Amino acid sequence: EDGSQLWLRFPAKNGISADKIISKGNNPTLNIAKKELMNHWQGQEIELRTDKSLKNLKGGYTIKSVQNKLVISAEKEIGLLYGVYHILRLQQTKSALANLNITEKPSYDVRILNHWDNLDGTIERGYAGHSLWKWEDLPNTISPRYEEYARANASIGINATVLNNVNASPNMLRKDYLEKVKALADIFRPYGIKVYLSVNFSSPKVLGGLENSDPLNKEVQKWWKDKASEIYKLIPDFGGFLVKANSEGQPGPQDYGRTHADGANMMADVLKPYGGIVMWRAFVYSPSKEDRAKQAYLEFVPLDGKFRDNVIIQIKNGPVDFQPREAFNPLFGALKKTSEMVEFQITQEYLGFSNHLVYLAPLFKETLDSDTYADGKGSTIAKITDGTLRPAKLTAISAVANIGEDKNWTGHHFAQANWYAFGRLAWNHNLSSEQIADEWIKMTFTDNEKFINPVKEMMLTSRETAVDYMMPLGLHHIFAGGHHYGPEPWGDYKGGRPDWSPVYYHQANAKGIGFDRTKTGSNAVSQYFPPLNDIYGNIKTTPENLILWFHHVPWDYQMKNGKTFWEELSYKYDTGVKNVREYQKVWEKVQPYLDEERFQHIQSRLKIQAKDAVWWKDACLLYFQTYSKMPIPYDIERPVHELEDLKKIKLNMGHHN
Ligand code: BDP
Repeated sequence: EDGSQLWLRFPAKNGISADKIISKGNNPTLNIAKKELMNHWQGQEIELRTDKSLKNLKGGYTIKSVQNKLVISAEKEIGLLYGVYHILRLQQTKSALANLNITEKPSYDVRILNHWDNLDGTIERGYAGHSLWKWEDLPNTISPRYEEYARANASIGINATVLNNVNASPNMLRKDYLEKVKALADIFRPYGIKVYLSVNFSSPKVLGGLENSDPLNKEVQKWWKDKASEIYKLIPDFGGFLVKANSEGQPGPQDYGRTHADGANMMADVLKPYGGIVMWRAFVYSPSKEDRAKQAYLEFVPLDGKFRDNVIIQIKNGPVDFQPREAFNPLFGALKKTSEMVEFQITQEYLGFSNHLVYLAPLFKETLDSDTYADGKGSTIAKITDGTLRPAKLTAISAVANIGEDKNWTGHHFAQANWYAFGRLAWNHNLSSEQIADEWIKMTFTDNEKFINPVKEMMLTSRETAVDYMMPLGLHHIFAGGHHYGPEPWGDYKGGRPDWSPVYYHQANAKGIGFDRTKTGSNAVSQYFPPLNDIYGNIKTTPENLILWFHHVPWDYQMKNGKTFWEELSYKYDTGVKNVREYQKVWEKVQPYLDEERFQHIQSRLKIQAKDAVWWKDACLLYFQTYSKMPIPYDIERPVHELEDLKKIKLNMGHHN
């Protein structure tokens, strides 16, 4: 049992016979749907029916019990395939199959994974081995995993993928690479998955030999136009471009004194005739006096209304960078005339890589359910981005994938749940974290309650636990530089960029700790719509789980529960550690209900997580104590490390920031 089957553990080769499936036509997608039924569906007769009148379901479907058969209807074949996966899921989770009357419509049009895979096979922030894409072997040799990947995504409704890193090599657009991309696109197509590429803004210069890549240069425009035509000849349903420009050293329109809108529009214009889109990232910041958390907003708000309608601004959930907890990004809702989409990170760059068990649905939901107040109360990020609040031409949601060539795809078996949860929420953001966990456990492990209940509880609390042992109460970015694995709150990269230094983010001193983003500080609070600007601007009304995000808090500040801030911080770290110890116990108790291989794999990773949690707690409490000068409450387990020893730990995990 190596986990390679993911959540797709339907009864094998044991489905209904061909004559029990009523359908018309012979389309590759429909054939997959039929094959899945013949292999795995053990229920009644099925009719698969395309129905043009269901266009408003946008890729969705209906499932209805009609006399003694089930009828799945959808505008297109892909909807039928999604419907088939739906009933297989019901079967697998032992849900009721009688009197079905289901209508499903996806929350977002584009439900897309972002792979940060490089052409040399490495993956930026990848913790599940090398890239799945074997560029050297493509297009001639086709790994069976390409189709398995497509099937897994289709089973949860993901319909798009960006194959390569946002720090994009210009070579991605070389003819030989495009032929490899075509080979993948051809495999993914029947599963309803469109291929997109990250592009390097300097491609015309680097690849095309042009003098520059200025978006207003006619030759540059022509280069992109010709490139688009070349791509669409190979891949007629190519999705479009993802662009990281003028960010962390990547080239962009500002290199030529142009704006992000100039750059995005130039690409949008060449893709438009083919129906392609541009996902332009808002992740921009530069070493300046301005608070990093404010920079994307400052850059993009003045450009609102200047983007073509096939441009969508891709915004990380928080304004800094995929931290265990951030306030939501104030850009959401602030662009009133521009489409916006969320970028989540499934790969656990800041959450213990593939060593820590952290179920991310609660983090995703926390963002989607955040009320921006942009158009009054109830303007949640979900509603801003899914088109319900403002009519949107284009709706999309993305996440950085955690998939690699490891047998189990994601390194940690439980990290599969995060891929699954992203897909399910992209399809329906109203699902609860609990529902998704419940489904995933039943599909991946067992339907035995003795396993499900404790494991589900562990999953549901795991994100908060990680926040507690890493960065409670609004702390952020105090990771070791470069690899972002362990703690380095003392990190002060003199001579380097201050905004990559932990001390820039926690601001600890003899008085207190935290980043003052109120009027007396960076005034980032002013980027939030009322009443949030006031709520976050006042230490008394700021939710305590974000208090250090917005305020510099005195060590002896009295928290709502009566404890001093220092005590509260200490207890949070302690709770984080205790919870991981609890997870170890939970896991050993459920051993009888699963296979030995996965049991041991997860058990050994929980040991690492427990050690790491203690490492985090000791490093942060011992270091911050040098400022607070207060005792660690005596009912807390004493540190087992010396601060000076912890400071010497250097992990060889490489990377720039
Ligand atoms: C940060 C990563 C870096 C990425 C960057 C990005 O540390 O590797 O290139 O985000 O999203 O989280 O562009």
